[in-house]
Order: sequence, then C-alpha cells, then structure tokens
Amino acid sequence: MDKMKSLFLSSLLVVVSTSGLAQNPIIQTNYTADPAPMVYNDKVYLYTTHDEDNSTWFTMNDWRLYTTNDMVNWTDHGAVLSYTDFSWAKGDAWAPQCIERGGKFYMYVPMISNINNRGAIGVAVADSPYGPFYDPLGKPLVQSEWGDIDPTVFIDDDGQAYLYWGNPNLYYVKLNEDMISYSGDIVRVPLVAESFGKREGDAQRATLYEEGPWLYKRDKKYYLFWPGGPLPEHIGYSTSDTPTGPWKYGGVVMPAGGGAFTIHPGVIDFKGKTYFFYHNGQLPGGGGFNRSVCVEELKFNKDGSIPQLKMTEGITKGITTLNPYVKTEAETIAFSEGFKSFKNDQVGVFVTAMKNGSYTCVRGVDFKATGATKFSARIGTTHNDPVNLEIRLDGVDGQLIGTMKVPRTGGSDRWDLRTIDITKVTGVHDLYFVVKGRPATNLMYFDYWMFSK
Ligand code: FUB
Repeated sequence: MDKMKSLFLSSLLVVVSTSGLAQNPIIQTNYTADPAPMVYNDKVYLYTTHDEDNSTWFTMNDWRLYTTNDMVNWTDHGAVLSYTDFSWAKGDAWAPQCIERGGKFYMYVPMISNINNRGAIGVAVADSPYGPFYDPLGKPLVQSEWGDIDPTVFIDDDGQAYLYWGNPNLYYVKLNEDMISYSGDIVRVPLVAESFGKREGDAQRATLYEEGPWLYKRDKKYYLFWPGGPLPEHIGYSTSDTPTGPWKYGGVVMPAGGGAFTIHPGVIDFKGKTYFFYHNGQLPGGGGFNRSVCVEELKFNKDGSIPQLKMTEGITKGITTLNPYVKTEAETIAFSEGFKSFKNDQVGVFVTAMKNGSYTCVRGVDFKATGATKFSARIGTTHNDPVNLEIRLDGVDGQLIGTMKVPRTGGSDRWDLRTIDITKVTGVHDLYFVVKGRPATNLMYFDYWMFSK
C-alpha cells in the first residue's frame, strides 16, 4: 500500500450503520476484507483477511474462514492461517486465495518477508479446506522486483494453473502441477489503456489497474476483475480469449463507495448463479482499516459484458433451509449485532454477546409441520445478575417462544448444556437469539444450539 493511500484514508473513515434486515456485510463478528471464495463439494468456503479491531493501519495478522451452503447463513471457522506460520514472514497478512487440486488445498498469501523486508507471496498446503495449513517451501514462492501482493490463482480446463498478482504492476506465472513451484519467467502484463482503461494525471499509473486481480472463466471467456484507481477504488474488469491476454478493458463492475478506500473482488459460480464478493466499511465502527465482506449476485449480458453492480443489502433469501434438529454452531449466523467471535481449546469457535440486546439471526429455519417443543444450548456467563437468552421468531422483537436462563459457569472455558420447554413452533422461520441482562460487557458465551420434539 503506498503513501498516497495512507494520506487519503483520513478523509475516508466514514461510519455508516447497517439497517436491521440487511444481509450485507455478511460477517459482523469480526472485521473481514479481501474476500476469496472457493466452491468445493457443494459448499462455499470464504477465506478472508482480518482487520484487527480499532485498526488505524492495515493491521492484519491472519486469514479467516467462513462457510455456507445457502448463501445467507455463514459459519465462522476462525483463523486458519497466520503469517506466523511462515518462518520467513514478519507481517502484513494481506489478500489471499485458496484452490483445491487433487484433494489438497493450496492457499496463496502475500506477506512482508523478514529476509529482505519486501512483499513476497507464499503458499500453504492442507489436506482439508479447514486446514491445518503448513508452509511446504520454507521460503517465498514468488518475489519480483516490487509490489508482490494480492495473488489470484486459477486452474484452466487443460490443467494449467496460473498465478496473477501485483500492485502497481500486474504479473503472472504458470504454476507447475505440484502448485508449489512454477515454470518460466515471471511475466509483467503490459498495463495499457486498451486493456485496463486510461488513468489521467498520474505519472506512476497510466491505467486504472491498481491491485487485487481475480481471474475467472465463463463460456470460454477469461475475466480479470481488479480494483481500479484513483482512490477510492472501484472494481473494473478486462476480458480475453486466453488466460494470459491480451486483455480488453470492459468497464466498471462496481463504482467506488461504501466507506472504505480499498475494495477487492472475488467471483464464484455456485448452484446455477454467479456471486460477486467485495468489501466495504459499512459495519458500525467500520472504515478504511476496519472493513467488511459483502456479496451480490453477478449477472452477465448476452455478449458476456457485465452490467454495473450497486452495493445493496445483499442476498436475503437462502438457497436451502436450515435443519434445527441437528446441532448447529452459534457462530452460524445470517446477521448479528453486538456479538464477537472467539476460539479456544475447550469448544473451538464460539460467540460472545458483548452487551444487553445483542442478537444473532439465523435465516430460513425449517421446523417442519411436526414442530419443535424443546430447545437446548451450550452456554454460560460470568455474571451474578440474571442473563437470559430469548428465542424469538422472525424479528428481534418477534414472537417469544422461550427464554433460557443463562447459567453462571464462570468463563468461556466452562460451559453448561441446558434444555428448556418452548411454545411449539412449526414451519419455516427466521430465528433470533436475543440476549437480555443488566448492561455489562461479555454478557453471555454461546457455543451451539438445537431443537427437539
Ligand atoms: O487488505 C490489505 C490490502 O488492501 C489488500 O492486499 C489490497 O487488495 C487492499 O484490499
């Protein structure tokens, strides 16, 4: 990130609150940025960067994972990789991308190298999309002369894999089948106006291309999405008949806006639709260094060009319903306010209600015609004063079907599994878990829940 961005940020720390029914930003329990979605076995795996709370710079130490199979309820798996997992890196865990090949998962990540104090791109490998990821090389995979950030990886139908990256230059290499080495030279893509649009008045950058490329293929056409300048960034795109260009500038996909001066594309096909991920600063407390990932459906014109997208409230209807009769993690959330997510050795990822009135919403829960009459949850609090977990339908103030008194377990390392009787509930509902107690911080810890008959 260059100095201009740092100067620019001070004028852009906009705080915009979210509306009650919005789905965007899709993660509310941490600040997330640089979305890298991956589809594997009928599920979306969304890898993100992580802006630390109250950041005043790109303070980013690890990469987080969220999954969904309905595009509205996202399960938090916590941090799956950190720059500390690379012996040669000393920070700046910036925009990643993960891809599957032959049953292994390869995560490409930019960091600052402690060998020469410059950006470099590393690769980590795992046997599962959830990790654990490890560094098979013990050194960077690629380092050019300058600006090695924001890798995007793509495997073409003929099996050839490509890695693109860079700011202010755009580079690519052809990866070998092992995905942890490459053949041939690092190629610098010509940044010319026909390929990336013309930028006026910037001697350093002749085109709109800024950083954060994302390579995607549809109907034999290759698309390169990229954040474009000047700041604040918008997202533009270019197309080609080959994965290595020449590229033809297509226009703006998403204009600048949303209270962050960066933006970052991630595009996937999932269950017959195409989805476009990006980030903005729209969560309460959000801004240029406290960003949040959002998603929109992406449509194409008949000729393959892309109609411009707006930042909207997002995807409000799930592709499938959620089964409440199996254990569901409390960190499976469509939307929430006042909750933060954490991870410990006792229960893995869990969520904490930070204040009175905190709630999580789970969309499209199908209680079926037979219905549920009991509710169980693994929860706890440290407070002496009463804390209650209200179970409501279809709104924060919707029908109250049960109230669970939260047991005083004494800490997030000690939990209780409780069951209560509830008013019978049938059919499909949005489920709200609302926490009520005297104003205090860390009101309640919540690990998982389920309903029964
Ligand atoms: O998140 C840190 C940096 O900001 C990314 O690497 C860029 O793409 C921009 O989003």
